[in-house]
Amino acid sequence: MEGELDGSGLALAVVASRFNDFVTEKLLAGAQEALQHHAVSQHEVFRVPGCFEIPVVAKRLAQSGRYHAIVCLGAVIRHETDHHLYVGGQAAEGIQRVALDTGVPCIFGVLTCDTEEQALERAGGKHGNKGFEAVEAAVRVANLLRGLPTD
Ligand code: INI
Repeated sequence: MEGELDGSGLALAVVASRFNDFVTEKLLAGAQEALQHHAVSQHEVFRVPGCFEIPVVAKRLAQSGRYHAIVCLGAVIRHETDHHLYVGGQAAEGIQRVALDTGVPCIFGVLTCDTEEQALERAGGKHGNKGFEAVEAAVRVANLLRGLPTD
């Protein structure tokens, strides 16, 4: 059994981080392209300052019961200190925790890269657009969950 890539009847929330916006705006553009391409019925975009803030907003949205899935977008890029490790690690752990605690799939569309170049390559460059792929994952998992038993 596999979830279809058909967004009709689905409502998705997109939580997009502003930090490294030269990358995250491209991820968001890719996500919006995928929302249209797969005919997602409803979506809303919510902006947060950085990836560290994604989980708390994703949690509120998941608890609202309004969305079939939450697409989380961000870009963590290595800097001189190890700050990025804490930000990326907590974002990953927090996003997965929200999904497991609420049962609402939260898609990890957060890039974790060593360089700006690597990030751009994954935000519409030679490695595709991970924002587009994140929406596709959301649609597939939301549709799969709709077909699975609840108890
Ligand atoms: N936030 C990111 O989204 N990406 C980063 O690379 C990053 N780095 O490396 O600092 C980052 N920091 C900000 C963080 O997400 C919070 O917004 C901030 O710490 C306030 O809580």
